[in-house]
Amino acid sequence: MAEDDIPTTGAIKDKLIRTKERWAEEGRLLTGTHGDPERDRLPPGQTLVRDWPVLDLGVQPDVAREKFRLRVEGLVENRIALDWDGFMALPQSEMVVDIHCVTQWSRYDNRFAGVKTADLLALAQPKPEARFVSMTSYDGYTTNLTLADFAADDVMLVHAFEGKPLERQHGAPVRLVLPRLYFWKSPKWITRIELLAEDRPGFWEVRGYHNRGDPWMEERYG
Ligand SMILES: Nc1nc2c(c(=O)[nH]1)N[C@H]1C(S)=C(S)[C@@H](COP(=O)(O)O)O[C@H]1N2
Ligand SMILES: [Mo]
Repeated sequence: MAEDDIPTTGAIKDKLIRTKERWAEEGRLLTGTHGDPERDRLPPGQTLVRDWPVLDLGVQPDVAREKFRLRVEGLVENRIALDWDGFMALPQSEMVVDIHCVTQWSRYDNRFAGVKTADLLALAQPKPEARFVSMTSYDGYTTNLTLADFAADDVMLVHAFEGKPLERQHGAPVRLVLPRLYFWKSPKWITRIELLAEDRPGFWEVRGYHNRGDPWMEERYG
């Protein structure tokens, strides 16, 4: 991609990708039950963990703050291209949320700081025909959301975890955190947000994973 001067470590984990594709084919981990987010803090089939696991395609970009860019493009009135200082000059928010990975782990009470997607969208001004969002990361990862899910009040582009800068392995300098969907919908090392009229399934969505990914509905595969 254009940002090919971003150093990376690691190699694409082809075996892990194949394994996760097979899980989708076999419907692995499905309990066949639904939860109620008001009542059940832990979604069906999930296991609580204390440490924070690292999951990605194996390639971890080293995005220096000076090189970081965040673009909002597509069906917007105002295209946005922010550098690190521009991003940090946006209104800052905090949240404490639970996160749920489709590989079965959940982690409670994660404190994040960053910029609400709603505040970013207030600048970009989505056009009326914008209904979907496609996000691209420095490792080439992509994932998709409806604009409604992306714009919800508890969705943030985060740069800090528990009061410290987000670690590279968790997506520094900036990643999305969308706590109400499985965590593959929260891209690490994010650089581009494109607003679309038609949906555009991302990396896991074209490999057997659900298009929306609601943990309480157990939308693991689709
Ligand atoms: N850029 C990028 N973002 C990504 C991924 C990835 O491979 N690349 N993996 C996703 C998956 S499957 C999960 S579960 C979470 C894991 O985030 P963590 O490593 O911080 O726990 O990141 C998501 N975001
Ligand atoms: Mo995941």
